Amino acid sequence: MRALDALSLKNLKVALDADGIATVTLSRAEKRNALNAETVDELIDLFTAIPRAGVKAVVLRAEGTHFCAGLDLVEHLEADRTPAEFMHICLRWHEAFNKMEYSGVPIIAALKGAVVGGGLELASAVHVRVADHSTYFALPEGTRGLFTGGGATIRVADLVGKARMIDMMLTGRIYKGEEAVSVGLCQYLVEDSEAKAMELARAAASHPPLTNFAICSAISHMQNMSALDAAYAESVVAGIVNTQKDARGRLAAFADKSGARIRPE
Ligand code: 1HE
Repeated sequence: MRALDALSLKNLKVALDADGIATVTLSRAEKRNALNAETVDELIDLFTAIPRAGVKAVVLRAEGTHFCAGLDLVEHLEADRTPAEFMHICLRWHEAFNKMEYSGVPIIAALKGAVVGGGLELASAVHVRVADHSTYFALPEGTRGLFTGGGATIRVADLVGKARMIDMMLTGRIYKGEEAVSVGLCQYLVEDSEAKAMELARAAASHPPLTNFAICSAISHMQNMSALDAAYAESVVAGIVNTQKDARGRLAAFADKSGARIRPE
């Protein structure tokens, strides 16, 4: 935990439990966890440290009743940024979110309330999204006279498809409940998103770390490649992961019939 303890965080909290599950909390509830420049810098620092700190899985949660209200609009207004300044702000957002998506450490988001604008960009950079019945998703950039800058054109379009993303931005359409699950904005809809996210994090953390590294890094990299190159890269990754010593006990357990069988009940 030393690497995480050494960080100086104002807008985020982090706690690591004995099982190696880190709970990362957005803690700017009085501003609905809007992402100011300082919070994005803290996300970069934290998600640089997490893969090196022996963390097995992360639950990303928020204080207050909303997960994240997106770009800090008041800071943006007051800073009166130049195009170059805001380009650099966006590059910092990308740095933070890329560190999350490509970290190799599973990140499960416990969502609630508003997951909007840059808040949806943040949520789309994690590996599993768990919503509760208060959760709603929107891209209100159009309404604000803005455009996405934190990766929505890549990740939100990837989750819901180009047509739905354009509709969300042009019309302010809000998705929630089962419809949000069915269009791909979240994978779970439950009463208690934090409890479910923790349960999923514990399940993921029971895998060998190298296996999770591949799942939470290689798949994203391979999406960026041609099919030919992705198949090659997949073979290389499988060569390393599927021959790891950590897997042998699990294979032996299957062979001697003590290992769990994969059944729907
Ligand atoms: C904020 C922000 C914010 C709240 N930036 N300060 N995102 C949006 O367009 C969403 C903007 N926020 C809202 O629509 C609402 O605040 C909520 C629906 C999320 C919550 O409503 P509510 O009634 O609970 O709170 P509130 O009274 O609106 O806000 C409470 C405080 O949080 C208030 O500050 P205060 O000092 O006056 O108490 C708000 O100003 C503050 N607050 N949201 C700054 N977003 C890389 S490009 C990404 C582009 C985008 O993300 S665009 C989408 C921006």
